[in-house]
Amino acid sequence: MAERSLDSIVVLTGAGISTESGVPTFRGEDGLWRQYRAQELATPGAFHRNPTLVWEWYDWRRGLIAGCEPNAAHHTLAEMDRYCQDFVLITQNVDDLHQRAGSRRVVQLHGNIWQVRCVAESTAFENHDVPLPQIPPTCSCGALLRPHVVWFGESLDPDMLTTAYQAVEGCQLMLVVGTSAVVQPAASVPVMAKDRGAYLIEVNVERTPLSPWADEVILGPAAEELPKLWARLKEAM
Ligand code: BJW
Repeated sequence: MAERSLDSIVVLTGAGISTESGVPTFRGEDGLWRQYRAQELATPGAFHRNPTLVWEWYDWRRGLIAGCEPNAAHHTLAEMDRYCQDFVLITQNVDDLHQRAGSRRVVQLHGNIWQVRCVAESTAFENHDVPLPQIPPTCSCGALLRPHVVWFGESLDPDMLTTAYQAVEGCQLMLVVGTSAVVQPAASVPVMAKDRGAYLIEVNVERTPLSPWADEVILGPAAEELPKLWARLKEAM
């Protein structure tokens, strides 16, 4: 790594980067999918069957996230954003902790929990009400609003996906932080980067299906490990 210049960095983050801020992961210990069934809360069918239940869950999560602050890992990535000319942060997280830490070039592949979308008009807009005054919320046109997030079986925003794929084309360093690397198509992004010659570093508290592809696997909490890694990378730049 020491001999490489690092002009172009792409980062992929997942729920693990927000753990130390108090946001639960999906699949880890105490993860959301250990307590709740994804099929009942995070699919279009679930919303169609019971929008009140789905919205109660999102209302609870919005309240939880509203009380959380970015941690040292989010702040480190925001510093990388300021420092590097060619930098893209791709996140699967729907929280806004990267933006609140100061990151500017953020691609939110799975949407944003602070946006809602009219199911009839498909218009998305910001909504920061905590708690929501009405569940399920409705649009001024009378139709239901839904969270502007990507559920299982739904396509990701093609523009965001294109941005992510283009970012890895010429990237020299691909950094993957706090994701179980099992949800597609996000999990294929670092593999693409590696195929195109990027140096791949994974930061996670445990090994994942991506680990065998990585040039370095750093095992430890992101808020501890990322500042140390960034200090090392800056010396190599
Ligand atoms: C720490 C830490 C610390 C803890 N420091 N680390 C190809 C093959 C097979 C299946 C598919 C496929 N293509 C598509 C699919 C289907 C599906 C899929 O991937 N399923 C797999 C699970 C098998 N994908 C989709 O449906 C996607 N749509 C799509 O591809 O459309 C086209 C299509 C559809 C169907 C078939 C074929 C094509 C959409 C995926 C949408 C995911 N949505 C969710 C919910 C978003 C909204 C919300 O938040 O409410 O996104 S599910 C959930 O998982 C959420 C996350 O963004 C996503 C990823 O989870 P993440 O971030 O990795 O979290 P965890 O909890 O899994 O992992 C946390 C990690 O952190 C762990 O590794 C810990 O160890 C670590 N950690 N503390 C560092 N302190």
